[in-house]
Amino acid sequence: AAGTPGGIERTFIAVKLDGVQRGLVSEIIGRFERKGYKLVAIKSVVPSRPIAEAHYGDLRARPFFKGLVDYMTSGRAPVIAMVWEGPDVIRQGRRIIGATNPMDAQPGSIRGDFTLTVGRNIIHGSDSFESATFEIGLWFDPEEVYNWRFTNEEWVV
Ligand code: FUP
Repeated sequence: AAGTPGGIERTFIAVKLDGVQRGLVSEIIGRFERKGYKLVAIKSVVPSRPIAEAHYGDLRARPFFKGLVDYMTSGRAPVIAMVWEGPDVIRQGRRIIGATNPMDAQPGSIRGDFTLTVGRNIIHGSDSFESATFEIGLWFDPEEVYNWRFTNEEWVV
């Protein structure tokens, strides 16, 4: 159930504009898709300032906050906002993405394979059930998240 660690969960994943500009959208979607996770929402969006500030609200006091929000809202490219669903997807998504700082990210992770600097680490993923719930609600209207079933879900559940 939602909220049970290790159970079926939803997480908010975003390819940030640097990932879009570098042509890594399909690479990133493919990694979640091949793992077996289910894409239940996706849209291309340039976030408004209030959405970007709320999204990074826990970083408000950090010196890079304004630059981060300026960058995200710049419109140089859109963000690909997604909701992925599946077993333990919040924690596993963070593993697929890798550490925040690319110099700490394992090879084989998205950041480990494709990035060099923390300010251009190409992807976001919710870090807890609470942040996933908040971020999905921030970026998506409920009707934009559509639940569907694999033709045969027995191999996943
Ligand atoms: P993460 O959850 O892995 O994206 O990491 P944080 O929430 O700590 O950071 C969010 C974003 O802030 C990073 F993706 C990039 C930016 N950031 C910096 O620019 N400098 C830092 O030292 C830390 C984060």
